Amino acid sequence: MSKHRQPVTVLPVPFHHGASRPGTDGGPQAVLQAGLLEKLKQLKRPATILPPLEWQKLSKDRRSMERMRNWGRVQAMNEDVAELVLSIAKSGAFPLTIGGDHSISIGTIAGLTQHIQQLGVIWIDAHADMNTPKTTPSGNLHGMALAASLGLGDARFTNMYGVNPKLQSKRVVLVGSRELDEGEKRNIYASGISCFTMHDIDRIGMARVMERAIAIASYGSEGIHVSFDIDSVDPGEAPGTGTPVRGGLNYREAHLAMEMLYDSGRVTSADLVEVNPSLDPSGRTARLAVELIGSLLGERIL
Ligand code: B3U
Ligand code: MN
Ligand code: MN
Repeated sequence: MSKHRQPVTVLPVPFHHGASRPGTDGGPQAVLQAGLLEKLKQLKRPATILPPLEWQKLSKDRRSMERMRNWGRVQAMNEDVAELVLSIAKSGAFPLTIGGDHSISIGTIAGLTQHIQQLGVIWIDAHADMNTPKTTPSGNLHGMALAASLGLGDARFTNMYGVNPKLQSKRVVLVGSRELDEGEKRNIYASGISCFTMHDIDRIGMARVMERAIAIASYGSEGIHVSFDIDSVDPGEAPGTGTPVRGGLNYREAHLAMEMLYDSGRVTSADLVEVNPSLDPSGRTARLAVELIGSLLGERIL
């Protein structure tokens, strides 16, 4: 569990081949420059920052197809992510993956589920990332990451480590959804995962949504993985992301979600993805990311 002094190991994954536009490859550096290490020190967390995973060495793999763009590079990257995240988890540290586009979560979840039984997942995102090659409007694998982890889609991504599905839908929860493709809506219903949209947050409030989300994701599980897409936050607060959608989480809702996740004592790992500093010269998106990680790891107002 996300214990008070549990060491944190940060895995920077500068990668953009799961998305349409480049820029998220600068995400990890921006988040580090915005003071991630200082934040971890302030929280008295023993911290290790691993060297950034190099996608350049994979860039020779140009295998691609219309409905799974850059699948060769996304697959190669995720195999490395999975192995490293697994070794971090085995070491007893809290794995914190900094993306990169959201396709890297396929690897994070593949690695984690080798170590944690019945992993629960809370996917905080404007999108559901529940497309498959059949339903995708873009061919971008970051829009298929959660579906792949639930066993939906192409075997190249559903079958990593030979375990398929990696997640059970009864422990998977979407929070903050507000832009869903028609095929994704069908996939959400058919899979049986839980989904708290912005409408639900407006109606019952973030506190009740997170209470329910945590209860669902932790039932019978050894841990919860938080996959936080920065585009869940309203673009007014987090402009530096490739597919901004208006009507998102406000500043306090985002922090409250992270604070409640820490308080649950159930969170065993996290991803922070889709920070694109090339779209935000002000740097505020990366600074917000650092703050939110702080709340997830126990920072409090008083
Ligand atoms: N649902 C769309 C758009 C999208 C998904 N994730 C992001 N954008 N960041 C798709 O391409 O699958
Ligand atoms: Mn996403
Ligand atoms: Mn998103």
